[in-house]
Formats: sequence, structure tokens, C-alpha cells
Amino acid sequence: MPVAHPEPQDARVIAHIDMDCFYVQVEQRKQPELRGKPAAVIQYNSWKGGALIAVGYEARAFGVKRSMRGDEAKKVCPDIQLIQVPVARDKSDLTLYRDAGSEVVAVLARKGRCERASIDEVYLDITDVATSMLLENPPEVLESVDEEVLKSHILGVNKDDRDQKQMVKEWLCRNDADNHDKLLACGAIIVAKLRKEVLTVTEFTCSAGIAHNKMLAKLASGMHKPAQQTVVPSASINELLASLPVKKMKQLGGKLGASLESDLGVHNVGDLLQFSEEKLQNHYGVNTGTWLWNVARGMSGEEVKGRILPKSQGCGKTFPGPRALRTIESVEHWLGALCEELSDRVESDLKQNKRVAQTLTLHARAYKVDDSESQKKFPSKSCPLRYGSAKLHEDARKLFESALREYMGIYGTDKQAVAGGNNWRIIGLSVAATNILATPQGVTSITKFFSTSNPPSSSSLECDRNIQESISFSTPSVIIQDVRPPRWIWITRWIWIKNWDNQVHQMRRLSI
Ligand code: DCP
Repeated sequence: MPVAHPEPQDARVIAHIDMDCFYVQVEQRKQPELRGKPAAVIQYNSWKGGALIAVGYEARAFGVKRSMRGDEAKKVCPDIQLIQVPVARDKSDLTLYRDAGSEVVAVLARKGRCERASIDEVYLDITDVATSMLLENPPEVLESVDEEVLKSHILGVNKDDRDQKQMVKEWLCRNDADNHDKLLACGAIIVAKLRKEVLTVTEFTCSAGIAHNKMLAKLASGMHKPAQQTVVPSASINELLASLPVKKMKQLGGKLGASLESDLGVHNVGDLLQFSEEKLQNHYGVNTGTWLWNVARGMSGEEVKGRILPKSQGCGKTFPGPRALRTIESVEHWLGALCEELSDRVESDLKQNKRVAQTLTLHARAYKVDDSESQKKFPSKSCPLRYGSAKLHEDARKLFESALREYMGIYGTDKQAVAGGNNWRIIGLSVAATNILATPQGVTSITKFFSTSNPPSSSSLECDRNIQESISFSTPSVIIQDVRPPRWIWITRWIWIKNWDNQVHQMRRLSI
């Protein structure tokens, strides 16, 4: 459930950068002959020409949509170039796109606090640089304003037939603007420059939203695409939210949004304005009620977290229709492939970014063959993460078996009862490394720390192994949650977890 964050005292300038048709741009950079041509990236599974996962803007002009399959796209746009996503271990390999996203982040991070929100989205807090610009070189004293800035869309301003660029210039350079708008004007100039730098360094175009908070910046970045930017002055917020369907707002796409519509008759975000904070709290609890009251006014105190590396690493695979997995052996096979990939990624994160992943989580989507009505979800399970693909695989298998027993309502250790039943199907499987912590002094000091408790090692691989062994010596091979064990096991488990926590905590403290 969403929680309200306190509003900051001073105005902030936040940008949300969203890459345009990202996978297509990455492929076009790799194969420049595709530039300017209608193109789309398709999923690994080639049924009916493959599912489209990214559509270039040239193809969109012909009516090609992401919801189409390749065959359908060919019908509406016969010249479309369909590029298959790279494949490794019989599944999509997104490394190319992930690395391309990192290139963009590296450029953006030069200007302000940067939060990587997804493979192709970044939040930037540019308050400091905008404030300095306002003090030293405010827009109203600029002799000329860059063309890219003049192409900005200023919500609530670009409304009549007058020359758009002239109107943008007037808005940016107003003497009588309040401090908030002046800061946003500086933000627009800074972000336009940054977007040009991104284009020069990476060859990718992006779009941006510039506002006083993350929520509004995110809403704005998608309003004018590709390669454009949109500014949200405070005076435009009410009008923007008045016609914004609740489902379009982050965190209102699911049950909460549905309940607002059915229980309170709220269709657009602005409709929330008619409810008092108390009324919203009565319906949705104190935290969510206040959050909703704030959202209706375009208020959000959520900070841009200084995080340019992903919060978690995950890999998954779907098995639609007849490809659904139906035996323990097939699940084990795919868990092996997923764990190999996850292992490569956590190892490389450790080497490159000096970060240690601590929790392994398994998610799956399933259904019961004889019970199509059941809404029961396949439970997600977690345990401490052990480095090395064989260990990851072993633990993921145990997590899966435990989750499957719970899903099927079998509380025992009879493997056959579950595996042999064959009345379940798995249609999606994923493993994720979460709770990834930075080791403050990097690998060198981890090595130093472990070399005091383990024989010195010459290779980084050995170093990783040392880390693993040291983490796992107090770790049970797997801590499986929620399997209704007797009371004494709960107590022992609690002690295990505490021990393990302490161990990691101590490792972190000592490695500073
Ligand atoms: N993606 C995916 N599967 C989806 C949606 C997206 O694999 N169902 C990938 C491909 C996209 C990338 O994530 O290129 C970013 O997704 P976006 O939703 O941001 O869409 P695009 O960047 O492709 O286009 P836009 O310019 O509309 O943002």
C-alpha cells in the first residue's frame, strides 16, 4: 500500500528521463542500416511471428502496436524489420539493453542525484544545479535560448495558435515568475542540455518530464514523445489531474484504483479533491488515505534515491499455453538455466560494483489442472542467497518444492505426493537476488576481511568462494518459510536467521 512521504520544505526540481522505444534504438545503433526504417523487437518465442516488445516510432506511424505479434505487424506494415531479442540459455538475454541503460545513467549521473528506476528510466534530482543556475545565470538574462529548450512543452501554456517557441521563450524568461517556476525554467534548460549529451555520447534519444516531484515528472515524461520534454508548472497541476484516469497514476493501476472507482466513484485523479483527508483515511487507512489526499493535489514527498545500480537482479521465463511446465524435472531444468544466469549476474555485480546480494527469492505463476476456478496464488519463497550457480540451483529447487507443497495443500515431506500428482502447471518461473548491499570499501577490503579468516586467495573467483563460504557457514542450506513446522523448528530457525544476520552485519562493519 502506498505511504505518504513528508513534503520537503523547499521546492525541488526533479526530472524523469524515459528512453524512446529503447530496445529498438539499441538494435538500430548495432545495425545502423536499420535507422529511419520501421522496426520492432520481438520476443524469443516465434509463435505467429513473435510477440512485439518494443516498437520504433516509424512503425508506430503505420499503426503497429506492442500488443501485436510479428505476423500482424507485417500485415499493417509489410516493410517492418523484426529483430529478435538476443538469446542465451534458451531464453531472452537482456544484457545488451541493460548495459546500454547503464551508459545513459553514466551520462545523467554527472548532473545530479540519479535513481535508476528501470532498464530505460531514470529519475534525477537537479535541485542543486538548478538553484545555482538561478543565482548565477538566470534564464531572464540569457542572450539566446537553445532550440532544444524552445521545443519544450510547458503544461498550461502551449494553448493558442501563437508561435509555440516564442511562447516557451517568454515563459522561461519571465521576470515576474515566482521562484518555483524560475527553478523549473532552469530545470528545462539543464535537462535539454543533458538530453543532447545523452544523444552525443550514446546515440540514443530520450524524453523527459520536469516537475517539482517524482510523481509529476513521471506523468509528464510520456506526454510528448519521442525526443521531447514536458514541464509541469504548479499552476497546471489541477488541470492535469482533473482529466487523468486513476489507472494512469503509478500505484493506482491495481486493486486500490479499482476500489476508488467502484467504492467512491472516482474516475479521474482530480475527482479525489472532493474527499476530505479524514474520509480517505477512514476508507483506506491513515497512510494510504493521506497519500491519496496528497496525490489529488499533485503532492509527493518521495525522494530521488541516489541509486544508479538496480535494487535487485532477476531473471524469469514464461511458459504460455501448451508450453506450461508439468513435471518436477522440467521445472528443475529451467531453474538450472535461470540460476546460471542469476549467478553470472550477481558475480559480475560483486566484481564490478562491489555489491553482495543477500536474499534469493523464487516466484512462479501456476494453475491447478482440475481447479480452474481457484484464485490461489503460487506463494513466493525466499532464503539467504549462497553464491555459485550449483548452490543457487539447489536452494531454488528447495524453495520451489516448498512453495508447490503449500500451493497444493500438502504439508508433509512426501515428494511423490507433489511431484507425482501432475495436476499442476507452471506458466511462469523467476528467481531474483534481492537485498543487495554495497560493501563500502569494495572488493579489496572484502578480500582483506576474508583473507584474515580464510587462507589468502590469488584469484577473484576464489575470493568470491571465500565470501560464500563465510556467509554460509552459519547459514542453513535453505531457510524455507511458511511450511508449518513444529514450534521448536520456528525457534531454531529464528536463531539461524539472527545468526546469519549478525554474521553479515559484522562482515559489513569490518569491511569499512
Ligand atoms: N519491454 C519489454 N516488455 C514489455 C514492455 C517493455 O521487454 N512488455 C522492454 C522493451 C522496451 C523497454 O522495455 O523498449 C522499455 O519499455 P517502455 O515501456 O519504456 O517502452 P519503449 O521504450 O519501447 O517505448 P516508449 O518510447 O513508448 O517509452
